[in-house]
Amino acid sequence: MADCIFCKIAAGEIPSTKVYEDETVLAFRDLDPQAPTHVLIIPKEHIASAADITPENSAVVAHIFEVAAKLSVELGLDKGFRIVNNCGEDGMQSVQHLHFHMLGGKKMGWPPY
Ligand code: IU
Repeated sequence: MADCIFCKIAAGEIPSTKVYEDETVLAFRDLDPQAPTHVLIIPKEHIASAADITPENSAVVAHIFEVAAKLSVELGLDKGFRIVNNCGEDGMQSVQHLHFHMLGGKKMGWPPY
């Protein structure tokens, strides 16, 4: 999608610190980390939000969670991690391209507000 910053990151038009990439998924370090380890895992295909996941595009979401499991080992998150998706206005989504925050390296708080 032309004006989507994460589409541009996925296409390599805007640089990012990549930690994983394959044909359908990219994971890169968040520019404003909220934990010692904070990566974003995105589909390369433009999906605007979690509210836009359909039977036709959902396979990449399962793949994203496989990537997260693999990254948890590679990033040393053996004590656990948190995956967060912010969706829509109330969910405080600021970038309108589906992304999952993977946070770790410290004990998280709960509830998350
Ligand atoms: P949110 O769930 O939409 O609020 O999260 C967007 C995240 O994308 C946020 O943590 C930003 O720091 C992060 N981010 C980034 O890493 N690189 C960018 O170029 C932009 C946002 I724009």
